[in-house]
Amino acid sequence: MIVHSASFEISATSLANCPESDWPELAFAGRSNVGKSSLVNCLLNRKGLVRTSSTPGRTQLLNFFAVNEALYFVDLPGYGFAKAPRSVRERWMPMVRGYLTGRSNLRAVVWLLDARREPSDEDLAFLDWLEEAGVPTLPVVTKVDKISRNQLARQLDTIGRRTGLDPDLFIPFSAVTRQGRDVLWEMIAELLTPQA
Ligand SMILES: Nc1nc2c(ncn2[C@@H]2O[C@H](COP(=O)(O)OP(=O)(O)O)[C@@H](O)[C@H]2O)c(=O)[nH]1
Ligand SMILES: [Mg+2]
Repeated sequence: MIVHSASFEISATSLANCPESDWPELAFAGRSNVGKSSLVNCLLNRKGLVRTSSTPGRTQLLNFFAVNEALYFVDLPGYGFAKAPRSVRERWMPMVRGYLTGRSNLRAVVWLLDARREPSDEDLAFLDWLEEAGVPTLPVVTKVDKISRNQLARQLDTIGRRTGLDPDLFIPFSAVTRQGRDVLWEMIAELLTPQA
């Protein structure tokens, strides 16, 4: 996919104020700090388009980015931000679940796990929501530049066992080396191709 244009469009606080549009949409989800914003920047070849931060729980809105004037990327607020204020945590669930279950433009969710960690209970709860909402999921393990091939293979085993998903479904990704970027774009393009 050649990215001709990519720009921030709007932050929505709920399903009700997401942009009215007939563009297909792809959302990016995962624990805070897992690397969502870095992955989106990498896909779009834009270094600072999506703000990245090492402070979990900073971006608590549904952030819409217009891509090639043809689709939206939506950077979802991360979960697992234990240190965030209670008010933030309580707003998160209806916002994200409302979006996942109610957004008709949504074609798929790119779901990120950290290649170095075991999936947490929150990761598994989120996967349940995705399955409940019936949204196609593209699972990604990111930050693979931080571990060896052997470690990755072992981790994928664990992740497969914990999630019940086939480990081969996970796309190994790194925003640092850009490993996995082309494969992920291919899968995205395939998902966005209208079915005959
Ligand atoms: N080594 C490495 N670091 C990464 C990668 N992706 C993200 N990071 C770092 O992880 C931190 C959190 O990334 P960010 O994209 O803001 O995560 P988000 O909270 O999920 O949006 C930042 O310090 C990034 O530089 C990656 O693929 N490899
Ligand atoms: Mg982010």
